Amino acid sequence: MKNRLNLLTILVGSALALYSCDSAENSNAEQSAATSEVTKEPAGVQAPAFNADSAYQFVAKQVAFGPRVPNTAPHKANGDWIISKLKEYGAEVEVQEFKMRAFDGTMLNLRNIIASYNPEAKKRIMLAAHWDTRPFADKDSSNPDKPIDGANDGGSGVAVLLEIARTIQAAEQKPDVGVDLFFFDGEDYGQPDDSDLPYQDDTWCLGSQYWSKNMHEPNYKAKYGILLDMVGAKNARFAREGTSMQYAKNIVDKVWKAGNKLGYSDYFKYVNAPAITDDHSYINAWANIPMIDIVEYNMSSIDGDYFGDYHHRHSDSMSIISPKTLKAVGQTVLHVVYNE
Ligand code: AHN
Ligand code: ZN
Repeated sequence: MKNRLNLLTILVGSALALYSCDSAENSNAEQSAATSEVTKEPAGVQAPAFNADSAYQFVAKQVAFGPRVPNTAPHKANGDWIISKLKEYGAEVEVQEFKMRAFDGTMLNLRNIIASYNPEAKKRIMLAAHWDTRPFADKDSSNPDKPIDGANDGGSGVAVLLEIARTIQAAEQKPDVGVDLFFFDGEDYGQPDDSDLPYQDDTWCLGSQYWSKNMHEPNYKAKYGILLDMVGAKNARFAREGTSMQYAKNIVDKVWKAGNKLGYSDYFKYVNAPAITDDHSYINAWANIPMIDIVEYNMSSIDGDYFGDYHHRHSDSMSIISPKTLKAVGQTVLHVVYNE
């Protein structure tokens, strides 16, 4: 106790000294060491705890609906469930209904869901994920025509966003900024690599394409956005993805710094990865809002695939989901939001 008191006295003393003579040269080595201690950047706000078990249950719930393929009953049920959870968690919810033609000519009935907290705030952060799942398992050697569970690809991003909504609603202290949660539809109906049809541009990310050209609020602006895609697999690694680095390097730096500071250095790696097409591509290029993608990168890929071994295969099921990964991402994003 006495030691602590003494340390406190030294720290407060040198802080006062610094405060009262901050323009004076400081030639005393010992004092400048203590001074650098107190002038370190502030620790920041501690965000409320992100509950990994709750997030895990949100993945399981979605998978239990069945594959969330546009124009099917599980897709409809999942969309309705996301909307009702967001309302339950006190958000202002907007649903954008639209139709878009898929690469194979199918007309898709789609919904973007947008949930706002602190809608009056001018300074806003976008958090995004896609909520549809791929209609086939085109990378799988068995049953490639059957739809996938999409526990990670679709389920995980939604689960983290819903847990963030639940956490904000339950928290005594709310973020200073406005927070908008975007659930994009039709992300994963893109043209397969082995398609017999001629290659077409812009077949992925239909919901974010639509929103970028038809914002739910005309001239909607956010300071920046964070997209979550495949953020729930065991031992996931997140690298500095190319499109994110091109448009929003400062946000990548901010998020990676937060993740590492919070103890998630196993997940947020200071490794550069190639650019991919994902919802953030259209938000950056068409909507002009800087957005990064936290997306799993397969750092030990043997076949050169960017994504994990489960990607667009039937193995993308609950068995690959880890609450620890959901926690690393969710807590990091919450920290960033609470420190804006
Ligand atoms: C590419 O395959 C290049 N982009 C698709 C990104 C994606 C698919 N995310 C989830 N599923
Ligand atoms: Zn996918």
